[in-house]
Amino acid sequence: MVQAPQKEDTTQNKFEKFKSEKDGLAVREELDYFANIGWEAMDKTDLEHRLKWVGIFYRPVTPGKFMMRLRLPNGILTSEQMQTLGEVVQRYGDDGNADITTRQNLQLRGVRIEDVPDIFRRLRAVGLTSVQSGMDNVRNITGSPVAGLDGDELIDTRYLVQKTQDMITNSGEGNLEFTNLPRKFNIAIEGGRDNSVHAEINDIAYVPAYKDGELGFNVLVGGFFSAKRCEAAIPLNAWVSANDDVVDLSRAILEVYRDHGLRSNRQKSRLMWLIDEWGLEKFRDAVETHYGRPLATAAPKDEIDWEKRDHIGVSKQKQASLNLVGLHIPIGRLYAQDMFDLARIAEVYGTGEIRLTVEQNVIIPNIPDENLEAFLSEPLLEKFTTHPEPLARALVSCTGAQFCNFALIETKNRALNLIRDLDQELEMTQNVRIHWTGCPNSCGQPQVADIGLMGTKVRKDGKTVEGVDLYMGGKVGKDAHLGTCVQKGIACDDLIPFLKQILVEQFGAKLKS
Ligand code: SRM
Ligand code: SF4
Repeated sequence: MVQAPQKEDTTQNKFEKFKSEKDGLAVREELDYFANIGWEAMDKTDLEHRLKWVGIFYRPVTPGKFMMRLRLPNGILTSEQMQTLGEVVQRYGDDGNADITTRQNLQLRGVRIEDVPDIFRRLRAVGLTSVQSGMDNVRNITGSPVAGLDGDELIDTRYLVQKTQDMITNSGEGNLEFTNLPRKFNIAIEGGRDNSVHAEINDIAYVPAYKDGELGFNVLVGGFFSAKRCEAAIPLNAWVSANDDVVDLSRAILEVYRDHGLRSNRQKSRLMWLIDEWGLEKFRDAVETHYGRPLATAAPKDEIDWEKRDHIGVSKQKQASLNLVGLHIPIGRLYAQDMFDLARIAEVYGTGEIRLTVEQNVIIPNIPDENLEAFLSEPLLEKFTTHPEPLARALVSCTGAQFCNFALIETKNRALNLIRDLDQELEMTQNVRIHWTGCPNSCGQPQVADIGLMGTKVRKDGKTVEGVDLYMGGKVGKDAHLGTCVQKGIACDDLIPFLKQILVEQFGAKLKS
């Protein structure tokens, strides 16, 4: 395999330096060795950084207990895969669990380095990979969670999402062509009408659009969040057919980014910074050259014309007599027994398929009408309900201080407790999407929320305490746009009365009597 051409750079930052000394993917060949010597004896850069190239994340908060980030194109997995992942985390007892991520993916926790070679064998046996899921690689590729099931869908993107992932990862084996990007990179391929993937926050997003009567995709580029800057994606002024052209164009954009993206300052390395430096026209020309044929100009409008759905509850599929059921998974957290139970109910009542959403929930599809009643009375649905309380329903949270060393605050557990209190006290008349994120990296996407809470430190009564900055105005689905910070530095201890007031005054909530 060819090593990607490296841009000459005399002012290499420490990340560029260690990448040019040894590609991150090289640790793939050393996993048995690491398992033998143990994590304490590992080279520090291999431990803290390069392991992320194979999806293994050293957690300074829980040393020796690693996180493993998978790749689940379109957020789809089988009951067999879920069962295997449950068995992996079960081994770690109280330390083991799995989180559904904001890129409709799974992260396992508690993993020990000595188990990694065996875990990888087991993943491979069920067709799973975690390769290139962290650091300067392309993240899990998102698509509609109801692809192929939704009667109103325009394009079933499952094939394209998988094919694009296979191109980038050499079908899960690892691909040195794309393991040294200037920074992380996000791709979304939307086939529905409701922008289920948050197209606007991806480095490349494909959104359905008709051109001269043919259904294909308009292409958006450069969307991203970072601590320094957040931008919505902008139109590339390009349209592609809904076929392998999507894969070719993704490759062309990645090659341009890889070869020309800015590498000296990691705060200014995401794709949008290159587009800024070059101007859109020069960027488009370079992409067209790599694409190797003329790029059609964008269709005048795209077909995103619905409000975003959350898929919680029962919906009819386009296939006669079949249903999909969205289950609410509080803050996306699963334990081994939950994973076994999900695998079992998907197998018994459906076809064994399980899907994840970017709202960190689960969908079980392909449940025949005659199985629906029995499915809905499964004990698991008391925990993962189809009718959650209104505020809990739309709650999203990043990992936060429990496991993430960037975190300025605890998020998931706090978010859950707080939302339960608010749901008890308030009667909601509309859905309100509340997103928590533990630091300005914005993994919990506060900018797409009605109410976004970003972790910070604040001074209260002469002490430094955990707090949040408040974001509002995020609009998803049709005409999506990003919310902005409207108030800084609210102490977490003051949040209940503060949020209650906002919910009453701005979202029509009423105090329960
Ligand atoms: Fe993220 C870094 C978790 C989605 C922006 N993100 C991290 C790390 C790896 C930091 C670390 O090493 O501790 C976090 C791992 C914590 C842990 O133990 O779980 C982390 N990010 C997550 C997840 C798990 C949040 C969640 O609870 O769902 C999401 C995993 C997605 C996946 O399956 O791959 C996750 N991260 C996002 C998103 C949202 C999205 O993609 O829609 C963003 C904003 C969008 C974007 O990237 O443009 C996001 N994460 C970041 C950033 C800021 C990137 C930048 O350009 O500066 C970092 C920090 C970095 O890369 O240097 C980061
Ligand atoms: Fe960690 Fe910050 Fe991302 Fe939350 S937003 S997972 S605290 S890096």
